[in-house]
Amino acid sequence: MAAPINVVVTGAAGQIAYSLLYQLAAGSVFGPDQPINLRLLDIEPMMGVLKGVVMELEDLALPLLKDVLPTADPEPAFKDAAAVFLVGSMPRREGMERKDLLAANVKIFKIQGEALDKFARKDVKVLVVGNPANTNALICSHYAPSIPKENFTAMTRLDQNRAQAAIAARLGVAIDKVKNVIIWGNHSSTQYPDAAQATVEVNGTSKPVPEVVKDDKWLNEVFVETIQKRGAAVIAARKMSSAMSAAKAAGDHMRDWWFGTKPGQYVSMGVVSDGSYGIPKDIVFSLPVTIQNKQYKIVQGLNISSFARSKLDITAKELEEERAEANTVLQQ
Ligand code: NAX
Repeated sequence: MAAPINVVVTGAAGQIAYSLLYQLAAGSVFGPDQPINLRLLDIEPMMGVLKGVVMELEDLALPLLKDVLPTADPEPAFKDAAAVFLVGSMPRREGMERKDLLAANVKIFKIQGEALDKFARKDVKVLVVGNPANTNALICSHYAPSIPKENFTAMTRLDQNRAQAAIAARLGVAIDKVKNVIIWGNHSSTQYPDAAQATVEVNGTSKPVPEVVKDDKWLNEVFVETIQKRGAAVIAARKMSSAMSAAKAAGDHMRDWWFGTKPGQYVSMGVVSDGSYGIPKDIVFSLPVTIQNKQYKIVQGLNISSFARSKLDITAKELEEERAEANTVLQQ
């Protein structure tokens, strides 16, 4: 059996981590032959809660799980990290402006970027889940200059999974018959869920989703808005934000990064823009990618309609604004 790898989860005492940790320990993300050491980072006041999580991890009695370290110190947390889930972040409190939330989180992700730079493996794969995920990933990467920028990604997989599920439900087909739905842009309500490139298998034949749905108004309006607002709908119903589905999406994202995408399929990830599709460089923008040997490639040559262009521009503008706000905070 392979040597254990160090896997870090921040916000380890929180909701998403609670669902994610089981998947990691059970081998659903890094495979059934890869033992793992878990490094669980949270803030000092949460150490008591984290102790309970560690007890439950022990009680899982799972053979792949080797050493577990709960800590509030980034140094032992990130030491020799091979894969990192940055889930922990400051939640929005009542009366808090988006700007205040961004300011608090930018500082957290600066510290964690610096710690990754010093202590993690140089080939570490970092997935940012904590919001504002795209801009947090950008900041984190900026403060870890010795680690390639491509090793930092932000999670839009939950949005992709939601979009795939919505199309499957609309067409009354099994979820795995729908492929290549794309999430473009920010993990926020400006994101553009795009079914124009997606396909659905009907009676054994793959067809473009728009051709089968035959309702552009639904695809361009109802579908887009439903996905953009799905997180808020879950909060309204559950009184808490998506956790089980977010953890599942984080596992999906990292598994595909680790093992690669299936032939003919792409997945959406927030990645540092290289200017593809006319998107401004140096923002973390969700794009369709294929993955091989743990390296992603942005899918090229997709047709961008004028409708899609206008949506891409809106979400890119928001990300440029977030970047400017983050830089202002960091210069203070
Ligand atoms: P919880 O509030 O349950 O847990 C967050 C945990 O992070 C807490 O235990 C907190 O103490 C910890 N934390 C705060 N500051 C920290 C720091 N500096 N270092 C380490 N840990 C720290 O939130 P949860 O529901 O688990 O959500 C976590 C984050 O995921 C939030 O920012 C949330 O907005 C974001 N989400 C992102 C999604 C995405 O698709 N990218 C979807 C789901 C979710 O909304």
